Amino acid sequence: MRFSLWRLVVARPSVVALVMLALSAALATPVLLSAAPGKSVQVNIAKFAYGPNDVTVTPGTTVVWTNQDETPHTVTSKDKSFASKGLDTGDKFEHTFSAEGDFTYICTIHPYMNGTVHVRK
Ligand SMILES: [Cu+2]
Repeated sequence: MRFSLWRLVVARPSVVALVMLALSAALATPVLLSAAPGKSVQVNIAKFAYGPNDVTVTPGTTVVWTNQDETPHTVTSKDKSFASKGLDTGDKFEHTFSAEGDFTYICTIHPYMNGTVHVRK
């Protein structure tokens, strides 16, 4: 009994240190992400539409599409500069836009779905 209590007290500082290490690692991750040079913009795919379906970003921005529908969709640019595979529910596709321009895209499975990314300095 005395021995196990002593062990617990001795063990505690290392447990505290481990918890603090884990906490600082968890806290450091978002800081590192926000310090990354490129910005990102989220576009949801829901109810057979891109939302928002028209975004304006600066060069170097990464656009991240997430399919929230139960149906597969794609993100396929008309000029073929980017194309996702069929995205299942929860799947993401991202593309970083480096050049200025207007990039229209559709879902190849439902071609009436469309969106545009405007890249402007
Ligand atoms: Cu679709």
